[in-house]
Amino acid sequence: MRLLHTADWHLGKLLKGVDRTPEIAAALRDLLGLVRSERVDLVVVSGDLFDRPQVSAEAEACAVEFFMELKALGVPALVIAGNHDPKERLEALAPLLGLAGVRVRGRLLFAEEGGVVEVGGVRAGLLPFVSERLLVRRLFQEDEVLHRTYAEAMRRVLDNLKSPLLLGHFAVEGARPGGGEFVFHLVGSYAVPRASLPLEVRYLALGHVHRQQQVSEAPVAWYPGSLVQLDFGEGEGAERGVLLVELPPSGPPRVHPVPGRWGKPLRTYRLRPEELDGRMGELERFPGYLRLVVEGRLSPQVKENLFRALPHLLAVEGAPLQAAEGRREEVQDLGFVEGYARYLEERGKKEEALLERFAEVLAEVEGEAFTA
Ligand SMILES: [Mn+2]
Repeated sequence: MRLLHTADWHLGKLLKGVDRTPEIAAALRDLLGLVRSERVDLVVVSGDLFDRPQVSAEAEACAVEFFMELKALGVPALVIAGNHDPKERLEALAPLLGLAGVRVRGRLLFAEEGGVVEVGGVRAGLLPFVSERLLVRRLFQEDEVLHRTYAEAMRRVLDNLKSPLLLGHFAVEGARPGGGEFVFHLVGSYAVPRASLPLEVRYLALGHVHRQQQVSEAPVAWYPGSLVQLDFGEGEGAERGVLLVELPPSGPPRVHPVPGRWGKPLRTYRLRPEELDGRMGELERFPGYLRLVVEGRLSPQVKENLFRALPHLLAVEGAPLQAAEGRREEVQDLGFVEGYARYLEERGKKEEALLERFAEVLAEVEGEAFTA
């Protein structure tokens, strides 16, 4: 059996007011091409189809169109809700999507309630996103709640739903987040330890973390990543895309990452005010969306001019950077004249005449202070 594993579409995503839906829709059209050319038997969508509980009609139409096209290709799909999805709404649409061969699971059902389905001769467990609060309350008796953790609850749920194929929307401990700028690891109460992943699962199709990566070898578990770079905080070069998974009748699955370079790149430029002019050409040529972080304070006029000159500029922020903090202390040691000179320099309007006049006035004031 050949699977196409995808997750974290985030249809309806607004980035500083810019609707990313058309970029995501273009990616979904490419996925349909892959389904055709790679003779995919089953599509699995591991949550976060939508970005918010209420998205635009256009965003909903994109999802509907995708599943209708799959239906036309004769390819079934499995879908679970992520933390961003409107889970009740997905649950309400489930019977209708079922007519198109899509099994949708918005809220958690245990195996005995129908949490495991069969599709194309393969049994698949469906584990949509469940909040810590709900999960712990649902699984344990009141008096136990205080002693039980999310990880323990998830271990039980995973054990209950274990099947050759399992879809889940949660963080696995040790996964690298989508953000490219800071390298840290997801640990703590909301992450599931690898040791809790059932070995009976042949392929664990995850969603939630936006960077494509394998997080476990036994069972084989992967995040496909998001289709497009959704936020400035996510690294421009971070791996993302979809996964083609061959699930032979026996033996380990073979996973083929399909890197996605869909959508526009997002880049943050950190500049000092005096660098702006010299870098304008580069900023104009950047083909994606821009965020500017400028050290110090920018006048509304300068901001307005930047937005006018750069139509794909989405945000300008002032930066109280670490470096600036350090300099402030330095300035205190400089004395008034040198400090004022430094200030004028940073503002790009250092004038010797002004500085001389400043020194004179200061001397006058200090002289008066001493004689008084
Ligand atoms: Mn997501």
